[in-house]
Amino acid sequence: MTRSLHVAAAQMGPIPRAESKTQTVSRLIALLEEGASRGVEVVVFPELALSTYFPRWWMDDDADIDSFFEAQMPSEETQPLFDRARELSVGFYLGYAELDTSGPTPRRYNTSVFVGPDGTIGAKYRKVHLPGHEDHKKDWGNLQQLEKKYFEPGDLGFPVFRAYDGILGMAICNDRRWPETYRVMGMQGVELIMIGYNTPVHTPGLPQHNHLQGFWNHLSMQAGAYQNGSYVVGAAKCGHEEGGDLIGQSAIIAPTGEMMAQAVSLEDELISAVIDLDRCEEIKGWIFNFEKHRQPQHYSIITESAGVQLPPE
Ligand code: CDV
Repeated sequence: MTRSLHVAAAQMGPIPRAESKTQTVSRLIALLEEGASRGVEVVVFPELALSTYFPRWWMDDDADIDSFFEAQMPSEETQPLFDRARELSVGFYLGYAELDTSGPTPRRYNTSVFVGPDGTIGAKYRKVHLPGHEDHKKDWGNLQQLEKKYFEPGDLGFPVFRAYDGILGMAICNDRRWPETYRVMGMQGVELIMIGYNTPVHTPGLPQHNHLQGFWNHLSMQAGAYQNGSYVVGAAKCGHEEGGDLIGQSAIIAPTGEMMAQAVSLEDELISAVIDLDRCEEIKGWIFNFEKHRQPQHYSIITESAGVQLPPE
């Protein structure tokens, strides 16, 4: 008995700052329609898929900042995507910048939602690991990584949820480099982890890392998949965007860590694969059988402190 699911990563090429949200949403819809024509059941879009990767710029003006955020989801501009998904019965993961106005103070998060094939939001995740810096690094120009200025760390943990007869979870970009992300979801039985990302090729001062960005991208996702017996779908926003280069290499990875599909362009491109959620058990039931083999009494340092605890001199 197999639990098969046709999944896709909808990689996006660059989104210029001048592109309107309506134009961007029409690109998302075109990718969704291509998926539907192939029989895809769930499409993973990138992180911050409704705009350019704006944390590259220092902005002071609240109106400028707000223009990148959504106070509602679906919004007027994104409603057509939700409508089309419902018409086609295709679910999706969408990354966007969230302005949460539900409390006394507005809060900003780097968020993703899972929208079911009925066009309604089934789950929400707010990015936990925010990379970069909050100070203005003027000499970095438009290669800044100001996520710590524009967002606060997510407050929802790493929830998983049931959909498509399986257990699904979400993460966003920098989260994919951290083993904790996968393991916390692995401990809840996750079988498919959806991840959108925007990863610059260049970090000022570290040119020796440029050629490693693609390697680290797959290394992290393949390790996370294997060590937790879960499929991983990673969708990039990529290419030359507002003067900076973002990596592509969107991927669909099996619980064995094997690559099932990989994007070959730096443009809008849909890759898809039929996965069998039952294959997670090959890994979850044997080499990474947590119940049998984990020794949590030796892992407490991981949750007791964020930083390194050196041994006594
Ligand atoms: N969007 C990201 O989280 N990007 C980071 C970069 C800025 C280091 C990443 O981990 O790919």
